[in-house]
Amino acid sequence: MCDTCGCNVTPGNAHLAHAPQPEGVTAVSVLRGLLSENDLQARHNRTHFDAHGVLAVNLMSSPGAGKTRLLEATIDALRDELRIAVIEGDLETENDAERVRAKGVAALQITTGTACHLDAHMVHDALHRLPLDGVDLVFIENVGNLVCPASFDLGQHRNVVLLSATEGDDKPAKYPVMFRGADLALLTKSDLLPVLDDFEPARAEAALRALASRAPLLTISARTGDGLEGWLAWLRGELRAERERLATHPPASPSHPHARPRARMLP
Ligand SMILES: Nc1nc2c(ncn2[C@@H]2O[C@H](COP(=O)(O)OP(=O)(O)OP(=O)(O)O)[C@@H](O)[C@H]2O)c(=O)[nH]1
Ligand SMILES: [Zn+2]
Ligand SMILES: [Zn+2]
Ligand SMILES: [Zn+2]
Repeated sequence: MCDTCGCNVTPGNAHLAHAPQPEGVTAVSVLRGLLSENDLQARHNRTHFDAHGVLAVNLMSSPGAGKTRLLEATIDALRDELRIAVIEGDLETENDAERVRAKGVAALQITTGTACHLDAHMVHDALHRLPLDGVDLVFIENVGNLVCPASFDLGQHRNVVLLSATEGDDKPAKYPVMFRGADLALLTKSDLLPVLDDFEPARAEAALRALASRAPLLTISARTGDGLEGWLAWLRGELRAERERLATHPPASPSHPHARPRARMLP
């Protein structure tokens, strides 16, 4: 739970947080309830993705580690092969969605205001405005933050964390929750490694392995295209795996209505 910075209440779930509570419900139980509401909503979001045979990938990193730039390079590389849609999360501005739209891809911007992460309710609102028919991959670019996004399931299938060469190779040790939960780690901006003589890729990898993570660590530069093939191969493999899972476990249709669920806080 995002107790440290008190950011649990977002524009997506404020209707639950501020609902009248029965007597004896404490702030802690309201926050715990928000998290369980988030998980319910995330499961529902996953049925949306599954109903469309979409692989949903949550991109997380510090601000500026290169998420949008990687998306731009990925869209260029996969243009003739896969259909991509993007959900962008930022505190303010449509900048990232505009960069992605300039590549000819549907992109929905969620501006979170003060919230330092996306939650499943915000993503659900976006899902109902983003046409998913014929889409293969949905990227969710989470708000730049190595702490809070790790606590909120959005309904994604895979988590990818980016660590840029400019940030220091000890980030996995300092932000273990995010790195431990990643299915893939990307060491980005590798074109800068020659001038950053204090960043040791081997040290970053050792810090990741010290968390008992077996996630692959790929070194890439979205700027030069170095290492991009490994990332694309990973995406293709995960999409194939997800489609095989759906073939053996056919997806349920998302059950609606979409009226806001009534607040059900834990006692
Ligand atoms: N040298 C180099 N610069 C890069 C690379 N990828 C991104 N950048 C630069 O790093 C800056 C931030 O990149 P973005 O892609 O906007 O980062 P972001 O993670 O989307 O940032 P937020 O959405 O604000 O969290 C921009 O100036 C990019 O051009 C790279 O591979 N090499
Ligand atoms: Zn971005
Ligand atoms: Zn937070
Ligand atoms: Zn729905």
